[in-house]
Amino acid sequence: MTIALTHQTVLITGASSGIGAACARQLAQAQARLILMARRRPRLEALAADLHRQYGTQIWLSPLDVQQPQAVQAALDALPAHWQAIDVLINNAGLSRGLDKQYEASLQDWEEMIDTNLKGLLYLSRSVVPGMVARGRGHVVNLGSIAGRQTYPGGSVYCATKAAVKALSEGLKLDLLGTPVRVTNIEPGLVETEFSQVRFHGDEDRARGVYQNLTALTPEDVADAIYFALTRPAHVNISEILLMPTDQSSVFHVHRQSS
Ligand code: NDP
Ligand code: 8X3
Repeated sequence: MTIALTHQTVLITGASSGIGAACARQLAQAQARLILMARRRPRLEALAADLHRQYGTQIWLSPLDVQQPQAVQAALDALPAHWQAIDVLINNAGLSRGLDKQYEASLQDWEEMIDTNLKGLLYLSRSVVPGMVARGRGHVVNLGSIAGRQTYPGGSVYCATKAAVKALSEGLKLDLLGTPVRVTNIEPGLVETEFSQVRFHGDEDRARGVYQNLTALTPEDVADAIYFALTRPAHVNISEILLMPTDQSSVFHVHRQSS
């Protein structure tokens, strides 16, 4: 029997933009209750108001930086009792910074990618999963990437964080064996979001070039894949989903229409 998400409590990190915001919208339509995390409070507030107006969604906002373990723990401790039983954790907050050679890149860019994509994800899982085990129900979805399977020039550290997400997803599933808690690693190729603007520190022309003359995945395509994994029957664990645009075959093979 497929799983209904009605009244399930879903925590989404990185909900202020892109894939996280699309997940929030899709799960709001499915009548889930949402805990939304990201640093940009106004974005979260605007999304929450919209989802509440459209679907009557119950939403709890936690504006925070997942790089800060104390802030993560404090936000979870501050949840009212009726928000504490988290059924689904979507570890989506993440970013790339720069596309520089490993021997030339900025230490600050490295720290931010490692602290967000790797350590931030770990902080959330470490705080939320024990409750799932105790309650005998739960599902953790991690946002990996095609970049966790293939490394591209200038992408060493971003790709390393996503390879780590793959290892952490596998490791969590191993450690949860014997419990009903499920783990899924989602590995998209090119998705048109704010991802490249963030990577190129706001250089919009360079960011636009990444998706030029091809049909990239939309954030909704990825949210759809996540929804599929979440709604499978309880005995089915979708371990990984690798999805790419039809215009992409690997990190190195992208078909662009000539303009
Ligand atoms: P966006 O830049 O559109 O969204 C990233 C989200 O992460 C934002 O909501 C941002 O919110 C949040 N975030 C970043 N840093 C932090 C932080 N320190 N604390 C809390 N939240 C943070 O990009 P995407 O939607 O594309 O990215 C979502 C995930 O998908 C990432 O993990 C990315 O690596 C992965 N991915 C993306 C692909 C793509 O091509 N776009 C392909 C494969 C994977 P705020 O700034 O408000 O904190
Ligand atoms: C994002 C996809 O190929 O730009 O993880 O790194 S890619």
